[in-house]
Amino acid sequence: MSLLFVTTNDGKVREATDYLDADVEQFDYDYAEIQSDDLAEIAARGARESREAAGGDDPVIVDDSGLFISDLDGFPGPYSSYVEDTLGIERVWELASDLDDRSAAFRCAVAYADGETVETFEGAVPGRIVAPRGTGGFGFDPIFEHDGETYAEMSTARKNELSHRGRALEQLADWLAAE
Ligand code: ITT
Ligand code: NA
Repeated sequence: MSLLFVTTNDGKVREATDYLDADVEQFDYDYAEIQSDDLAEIAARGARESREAAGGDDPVIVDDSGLFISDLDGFPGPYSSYVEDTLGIERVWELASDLDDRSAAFRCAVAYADGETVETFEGAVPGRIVAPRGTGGFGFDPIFEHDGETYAEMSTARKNELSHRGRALEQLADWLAAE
């Protein structure tokens, strides 16, 4: 049995492959992303729809993540993907550099669907926005610092130990092991 990870983001797949014992395969399907500020709801709907499209016996997972900057009222949040593509992370850093408080959180919701049940698992990690540092990871990793290191300065294994995605994957792994 494989776990079909429905995503266009290779970085997410790399992290899930590193973390999970399961055979993770990237599955290319463009599910409808609903307008919502609830990452778990977005992921759950995507997983349900993708599972129907996939057919077969393999369960699917969908990951919806976002960067929430406290003093920007949670911006870019559910719009993180759009903001990365349009403003880019350098300009997100410039926006944050004007703030007195650069606190932020990275959130992740992973939804699992196997045709019978849909389960969601969430992880969140506090940090702060800094000038870009590091060459690893993907997306906003160079500007998100946790405990003195940016995500982009960490190995995949280290990031998984503490990251929003690692925490959500940990719960998924525990749930799968108990099934
Ligand atoms: P899929 O929807 O195809 O999975 P995506 O990259 O659009 O890929 P999201 O909507 O969940 O996925 O991602 C929101 C944005 O946050 C997007 O710009 C990502 O690159 C970024 N992102 C997600 N997880 C991240 C992480 O662990 N580190 C840095 N940036 C991340
Ligand atoms: Na997306």
